[in-house]
Amino acid sequence: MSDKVYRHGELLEKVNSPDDIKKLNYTELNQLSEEIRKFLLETVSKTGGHIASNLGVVELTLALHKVLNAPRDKIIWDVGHQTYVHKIITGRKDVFGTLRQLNGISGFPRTDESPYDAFNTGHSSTSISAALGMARARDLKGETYTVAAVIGDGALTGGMAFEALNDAGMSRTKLLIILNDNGMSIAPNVGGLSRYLNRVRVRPLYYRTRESMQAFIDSLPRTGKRVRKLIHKIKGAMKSMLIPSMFFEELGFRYFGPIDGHNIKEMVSVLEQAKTMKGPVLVHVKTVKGKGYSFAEDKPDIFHGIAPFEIETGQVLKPGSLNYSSVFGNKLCELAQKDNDIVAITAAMTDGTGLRPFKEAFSKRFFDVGIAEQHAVTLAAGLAMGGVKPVVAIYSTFLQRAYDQILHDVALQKLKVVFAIDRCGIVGDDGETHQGIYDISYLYTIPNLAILSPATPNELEEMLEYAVLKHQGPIAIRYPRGSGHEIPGSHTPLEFGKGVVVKEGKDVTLIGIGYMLNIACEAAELLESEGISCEIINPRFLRPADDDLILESARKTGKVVVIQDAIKNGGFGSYATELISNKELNARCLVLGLPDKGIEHGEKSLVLRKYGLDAAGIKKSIKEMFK
Ligand SMILES: Cc1ncc(C[n+]2csc(CCOP(=O)(O)OP(=O)(O)O)c2C)c(N)n1
Repeated sequence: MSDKVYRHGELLEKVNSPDDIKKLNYTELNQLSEEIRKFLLETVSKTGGHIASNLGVVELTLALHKVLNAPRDKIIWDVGHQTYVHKIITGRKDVFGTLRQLNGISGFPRTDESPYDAFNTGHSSTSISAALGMARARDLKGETYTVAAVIGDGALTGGMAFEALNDAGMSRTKLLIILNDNGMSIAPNVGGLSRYLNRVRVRPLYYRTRESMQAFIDSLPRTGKRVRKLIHKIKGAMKSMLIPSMFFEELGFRYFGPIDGHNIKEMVSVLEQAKTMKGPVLVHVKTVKGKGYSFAEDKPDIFHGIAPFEIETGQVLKPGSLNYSSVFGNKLCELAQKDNDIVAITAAMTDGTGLRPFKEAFSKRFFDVGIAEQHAVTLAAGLAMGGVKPVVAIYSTFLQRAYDQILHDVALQKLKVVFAIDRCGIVGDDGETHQGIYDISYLYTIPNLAILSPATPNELEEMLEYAVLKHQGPIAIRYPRGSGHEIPGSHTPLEFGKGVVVKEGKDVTLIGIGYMLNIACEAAELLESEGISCEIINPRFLRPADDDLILESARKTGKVVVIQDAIKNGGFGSYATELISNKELNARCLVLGLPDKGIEHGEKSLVLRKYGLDAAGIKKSIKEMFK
């Protein structure tokens, strides 16, 4: 082994593809790991991003690329938030500074970004299904490459992962699954499987004993049938003595582990062996989330996904002001003080959804179900049927998972479930897989569901109070990421199915949904300065919409513009257009929203500008109507 001493950064400088990793010995790979950690910190402290998860997989990523031959061999990263190291060593080191910025590289794997990204991910628990599909396609086509899925213990709590394990285990398909087990989802992981993994992690005795036993058996001369049967029985008894049941083996996987996910040599040796197996194999790797950066190791939840921070102190550079999530969480606590029936559900996002104070104050009425949005919604249906008042807080993008549960379990039965839908609209840096721009359209197809959209934090509080205390039946409140501010002018109390006129005008009606109302007001100022008088409406209820208000304004101005932070088709804008055209008014309706294609990552204001949804863009589109 070489004992050459390298200048810091020297090894990383030389690495441009996985072939360069294959040339390095273990001393060099260990040094490269340290260089990568430093590089990760220097970059992500400026761009923000998923630092803790990436610090945890540095050695694992190097070991995988040393053993596998990507891009011929396929690596599918579950969620995909932990692919920074993979990106750095697969030719994207020089553009890594553009991470998550408009026109820069994505924070998630993208097949259109690199041939080394085998499958796009962003939402959790998809990797095993995708890997199994690719492996089956490989077999059907008579090809021979390796397909590997890398899945965290958090992602393993998602129902899809279980469905895929169930299928893959018995399939006999050659498939490699790496379980990256750090005991953490965003916060500490939850559920029975997590407890089981913890027991496996802290009791490696069984595996060591089993391995020594296997070696002993292998060393025996060929024995007779009866002796082999006896050995088999002893093995089974020993297994059930040390570990009650071996989950993955029972499902049909060959299991290796748990192994140290920071020991490249050990991982390479196990992966080499696993790669030669004929059927499905699971390699259980133990890692430390945030490894090598003390602040992230101490608080892996805070450093899971973080805004730009100072490396020396671990402090976020621009702490956010009171955001919609905290307004929601605090208001829910206030309501829960008064009403013992209120319960809250999260799918592994206690902090993101602002439910931490609720969890602390009302632990018995709080349920973190793991990354299991579908289960969260049907659990809520059951709770509602049982007579309590469930509030399910889920991000818009992740609620997509639970479409049928909303429709089939909640809405058709008209159950009183409150959906607190966070991160609606453009979410910014996480990009295409995380945009909350489809919810209005898909929720519009759900029967019996009321859909509300607050334009200000105060409105969110009012709507939540209405939804929890007064409304009968299913109701959804969609609100954006980040903070908001109040709109000047007198306040009209919330009334079911009623919108409000924020400002009267005569030439054109601007209907701004949620935070787009603020931008509509800015656009109206620009238009007014050019002599176009604008009426501005806050619809508040997207469903049932305030038809009278919309029609009255349409009659007055003859031009209605719906401005929404969502795709144009199928939602409120389409509804308003149809409403106006059905009444055969002499009025036009224009919908300003997003095209129904994926919308890229980048700072929210820049993305809005790109799609003509900033004040200047809106003004331009409206002026066209006057030509
Ligand atoms: C369907 C879905 N729900 C929620 C999330 C948000 N989310 C992103 S990463 C994560 C935790 C993943 O934990 P794990 O798989 O153990 O990876 P780690 O970051 O610990 O390495 C969650 C809940 C998501 N990406 N997809």
